[in-house]
Amino acid sequence: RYKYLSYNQIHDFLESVQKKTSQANVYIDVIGKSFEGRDTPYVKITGKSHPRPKGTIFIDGGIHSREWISPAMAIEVIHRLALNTEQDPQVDQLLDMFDFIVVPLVNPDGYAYTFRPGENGGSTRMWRKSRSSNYSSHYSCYGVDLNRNFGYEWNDNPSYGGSSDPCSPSFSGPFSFSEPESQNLRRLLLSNKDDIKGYLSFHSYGQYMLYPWGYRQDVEIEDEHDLFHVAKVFRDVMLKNNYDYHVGGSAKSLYPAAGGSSDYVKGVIGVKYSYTLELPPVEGSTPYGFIIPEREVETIVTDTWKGIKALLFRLHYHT
Ligand code: 0X9
Ligand code: ZN
Repeated sequence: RYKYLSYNQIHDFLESVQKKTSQANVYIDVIGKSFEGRDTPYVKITGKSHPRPKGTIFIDGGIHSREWISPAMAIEVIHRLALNTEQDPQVDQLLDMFDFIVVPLVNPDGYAYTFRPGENGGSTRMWRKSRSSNYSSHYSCYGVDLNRNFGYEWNDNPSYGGSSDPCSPSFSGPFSFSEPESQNLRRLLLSNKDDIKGYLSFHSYGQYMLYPWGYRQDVEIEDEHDLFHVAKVFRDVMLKNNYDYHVGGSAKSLYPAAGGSSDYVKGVIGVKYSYTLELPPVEGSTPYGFIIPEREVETIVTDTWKGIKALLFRLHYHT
């Protein structure tokens, strides 16, 4: 699992997880199909004991196709929680506190595209969007930036970080939730609306732990203090392992970007603790950004898991 898995290999991995576990603790299903017809699987993991109602932690990866460390991190979370091959007692504690829903690959078409050898004279590895072909017939104008397509304060104005140009890498789509991939995530979020206590969306890169709002710089959230302090636990653990993370509001710390999933999860689904996690590397310090050598994946995901566990313990204490 410390390799970059292709779309098909992710399916095989999930199948092997299901074979090794019981349907009662680990439930795998699909939330829908992508534009090109690929299944989008999700995993629900519950503990063995404590049938009492628990809150749910919702985690996704692979909204942006070139950010390969993101599905890799989601797969690590599934492995740790569902199989717990390291027999980590903290995992049992976490499963007593929460159920987990993990969607490891929100944008399977874009991801599969980044695995294709370059064509049209260019490389496909840096593709960010989905692969819908509804809005322009030119090959470079395919797709929608799914992290601009969610329906909370959706806006395709460039000063809100989205674009109305189908050829732009941050094309917001013609309207919010125009895409099957964002609709798929919305459906799963809505059907678990009342249970979700925390949301983590994996992206890369830059080492930021971001909370809403992302759509504008000049709006504050009333519970910023709480979101900051839960995220700070992650930052502190990561710093001990030599990863320097910045914690802050999305628009202020990074840039305004309307239509992001974490704004929607907070604004519409009503989840207080809604975060976008920009995984390593840190901005500027390395020769690569989205292209992390495979030999470094294990260290990054195992270190990051420690930070995520600490954040979840803190989140439970707060909720
Ligand atoms: O631009 C994005 O969608 C995210 N960064 S990335 O480099 N992974 O593309 C940041 C999203 C943060 N959320 C908002 N600013 N709304
Ligand atoms: Zn991203």
